[in-house]
Amino acid sequence: RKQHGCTIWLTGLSASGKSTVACALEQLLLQKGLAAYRLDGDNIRFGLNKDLGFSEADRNENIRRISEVSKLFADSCTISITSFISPYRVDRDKARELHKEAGLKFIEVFVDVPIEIAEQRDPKGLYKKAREGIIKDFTGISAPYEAPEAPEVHLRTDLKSIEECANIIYEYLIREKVI
Ligand code: GGZ
Repeated sequence: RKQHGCTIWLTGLSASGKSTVACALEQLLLQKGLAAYRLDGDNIRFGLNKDLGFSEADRNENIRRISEVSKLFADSCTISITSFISPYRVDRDKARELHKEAGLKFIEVFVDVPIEIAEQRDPKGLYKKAREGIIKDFTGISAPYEAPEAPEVHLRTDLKSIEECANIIYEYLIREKVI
């Protein structure tokens, strides 16, 4: 079986489980001998995009650059897995368009969880700081999150295990003949 490159675009609130699902999926793909690479805050926001913050304009630019980089990975026959909030529908749609123009598959995955649960999880205490006004423009509290209307895959991380979520994406890739 030949591997095609593609972008698996995870979108969801802070603490929705995007990074955890992305890691589990990357591991699963690597175990199967497939080339996969994860783009996330650690390797993008602290490097290429360290000049950007969280205003609407900066988030637009963050997602624009990530879209371009992810497209390049996909073009090199890698399964590129991006894990960013990407709260604006217009930015995600532009990313999709960019891939379409290049003839590359773009798989939008909505990592969905009720905001109450994300706020309860609050692994870094960011929701608390947002409520206290210490962090401004925080997604879901004081900045918008525009949920996908027709994602290729919809995951509820509060109802399914991380392994199950990674498997749902994996099965989708097989069904769509990406792998
Ligand atoms: C949202 C913020 C903010 C604000 C810092 N709003 O849970 P985390 O910590 O590890 O993930 C969040 C991350 C979001 O960066 P992204 O590049 O994914 O955002 S976007 O796609 O909207 O550009 C959170 C932390 O950065 N963080 N301030 N104000 N998340």
